[in-house]
Amino acid sequence: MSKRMFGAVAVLAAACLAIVLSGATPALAGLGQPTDGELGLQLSASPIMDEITTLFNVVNIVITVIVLFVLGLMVWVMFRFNEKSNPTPSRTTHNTFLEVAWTIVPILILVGISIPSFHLLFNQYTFPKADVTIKATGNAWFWEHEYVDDKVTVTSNMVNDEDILRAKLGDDAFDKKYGSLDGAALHNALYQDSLPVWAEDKKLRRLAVDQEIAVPVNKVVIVLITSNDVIHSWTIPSFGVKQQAVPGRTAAVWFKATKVGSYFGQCSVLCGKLHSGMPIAVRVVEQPVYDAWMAALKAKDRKKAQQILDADTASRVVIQQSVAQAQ
Ligand SMILES: [Cu+2]
Repeated sequence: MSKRMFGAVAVLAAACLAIVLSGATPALAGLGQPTDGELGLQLSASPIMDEITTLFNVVNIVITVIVLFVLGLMVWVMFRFNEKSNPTPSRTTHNTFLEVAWTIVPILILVGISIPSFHLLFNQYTFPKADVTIKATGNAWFWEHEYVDDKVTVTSNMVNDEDILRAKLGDDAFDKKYGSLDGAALHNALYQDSLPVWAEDKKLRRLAVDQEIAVPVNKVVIVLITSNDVIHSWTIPSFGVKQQAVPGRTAAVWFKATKVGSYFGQCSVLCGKLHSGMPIAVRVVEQPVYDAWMAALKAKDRKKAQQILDADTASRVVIQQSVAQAQ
């Protein structure tokens, strides 16, 4: 075997190892948000996502075993049957047992994978009775979320570098500092100057929105998804939901969020120049917090509604810190 071939085999083996490790180390992924250097799926916060994660891991193991098996066969053939070690090749053309085996075994593997796969598919499309129904409408380029029973609509616009700097500095100081800039120079200045503010505010750049939506924990939420203009796609990876938003049609997904926290998704079908500017932010809260939030929205006090969510998150951070200190 030439050195180059050996190198190729080594690279393949390393790739297989990486696949195995990615399935075995979900701790690298975040809950409700992407993480730097993430491998594998985001952590699960719903029964459907638990099932997706299990199927993903099982299929990953099956794939890895198959790849290693085929790789082993190839390496064996290269060593055992090259011209030097096997100068007089066999002239065998058929082997009934082998041919039946390599037809039946892959069929059994595929049927085996299809059983949990169909189970998941049925669960995804069997809708339990809704506790909360939200109609999500994609617009170029923001999401509107209408709480159908409460007749309340929350419009979520992405917070950009300018927004967060204006909030920090105030309009006058902002205009004074950046008024003379435009184009790439303005863009770069805003980007550089806003980075520390993002970190300080503990907000996720490109994922934070001005008005978040909230859902109660451990309740069934049905999301009806449609669009006002072009095709968008509504998703929250940690809930295991993703659905295209097609104008003139309504599709539905459901989830039951099992962990309190902040969850993020992004429009997931290329919809135009600000496709990257329409994130989705969902806050999963306890029922009393949800009720207070909804009451504030009904009273048309959007600022207070967002404050209720932020205060809830802040209080949980404080509780977690004091628990950590007590330990
Ligand atoms: Cu979109």
